[in-house]
Amino acid sequence: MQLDPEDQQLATRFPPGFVWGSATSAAQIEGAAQTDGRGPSIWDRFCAEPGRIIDGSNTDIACEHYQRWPEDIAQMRWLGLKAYRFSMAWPRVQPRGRGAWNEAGFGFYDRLIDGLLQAGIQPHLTLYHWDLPAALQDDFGGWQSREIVPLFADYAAEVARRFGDRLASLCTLNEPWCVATLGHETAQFAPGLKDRRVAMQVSHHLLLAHGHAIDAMRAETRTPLGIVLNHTPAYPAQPTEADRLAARLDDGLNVRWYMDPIFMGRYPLDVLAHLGADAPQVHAGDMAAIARPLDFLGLNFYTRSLVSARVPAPAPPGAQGFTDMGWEIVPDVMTEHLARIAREYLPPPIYITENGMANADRLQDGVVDDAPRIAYLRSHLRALARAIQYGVDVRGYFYWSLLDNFEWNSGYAKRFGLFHVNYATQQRIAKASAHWYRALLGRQG
Ligand code: IFM
Repeated sequence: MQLDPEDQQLATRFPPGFVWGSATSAAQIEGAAQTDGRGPSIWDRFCAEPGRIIDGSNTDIACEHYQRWPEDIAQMRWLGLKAYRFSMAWPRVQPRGRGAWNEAGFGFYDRLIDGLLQAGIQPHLTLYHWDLPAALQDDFGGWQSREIVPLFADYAAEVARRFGDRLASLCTLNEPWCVATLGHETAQFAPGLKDRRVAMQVSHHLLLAHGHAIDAMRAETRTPLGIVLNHTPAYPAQPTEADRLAARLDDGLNVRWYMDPIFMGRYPLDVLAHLGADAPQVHAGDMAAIARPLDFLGLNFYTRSLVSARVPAPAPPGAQGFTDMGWEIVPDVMTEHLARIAREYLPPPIYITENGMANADRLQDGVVDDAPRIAYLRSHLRALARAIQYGVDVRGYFYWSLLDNFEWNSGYAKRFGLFHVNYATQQRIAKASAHWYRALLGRQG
């Protein structure tokens, strides 16, 4: 594909050494759920409950990446990726979440990491992208209990010991807000609970486990360590004081609840006041344990939320369009938000660890002409280039996702990939957006 002159110019706006990547996660692509000793995860259980997943599907087969990883690395190479972000399935390498390690499971990641390195692609590994070993949920309620903290740190240390020297980065958690809120307050995600007090306690245990895991990994490896947070900046739906306050609280629960403890060692006071009796139990020393120095901050940016004191919020005025998830497309918010994070938190180098769109793709005559995804990519990369120009230290960008895959409670109904996946044959087809991204990456040299 030939880039038009503006896109050619876009390619030149990123600094030398900028890390161009794409991302996936274990549960969403690996399949092989019962293979080589993998233990069950809370998502296996959740999928088995009627009504939880829109299309009634599960992660048993997914994209068969467990078997097809060499082919997938070949596709990454064709794309010209410098980096690949993926996650390790905890139940694959430690089926019960404690006790014996599963060497066959570790063997898979060993081969994958070596395969990436041989292809000249940096491996960026996330330890926890939501697939908790089901045994930990059964034994003590999973993230609800402090018991999980040392177990997660043990798992982190073991992975750092085995793979640290071959990884470009190691990240503790992906999107703890989703784990706590969607998993324990709104019941949209596994384990499917509906209790705000529990959700807030879970968020504290996630943060505490993150901090302990950072210390445990530092003792084992010099590879850069960080965390990945999902930020959905909140804006008042209407220019009223009530909506402004509602947006501030929403920002408090999504952005500041995780950023303040990690970078300032405290929870935001306004959110604590709002939570009242639902605020988490915090032990002496916890906040210091959470606020460990990090080498990078991963941010996942997709959209904003418009918040209204009235329920439901009215439709966003002047929206530029929506993705197939119904998420508003707001690239300028990305620039604004990055500038704010840099100003308010003085974070370590930032990576955009996820950004992308679900599109109602149509495969016709062997081609997926996903023009809306190209437009999304282009507008967000322009927004990112602007943030870098303003001085925000962003070191890399990972498109979500490499492949169409299991989109959690939406099953296989939503497609985010640069590659179309035919779930009946497992054939991968590069979409027009993959050709565009490849042409852009080709300009980087
Ligand atoms: O698919 C998810 C991913 O697992 C986490 N971040 C958001 C993506 C799109 O919903």
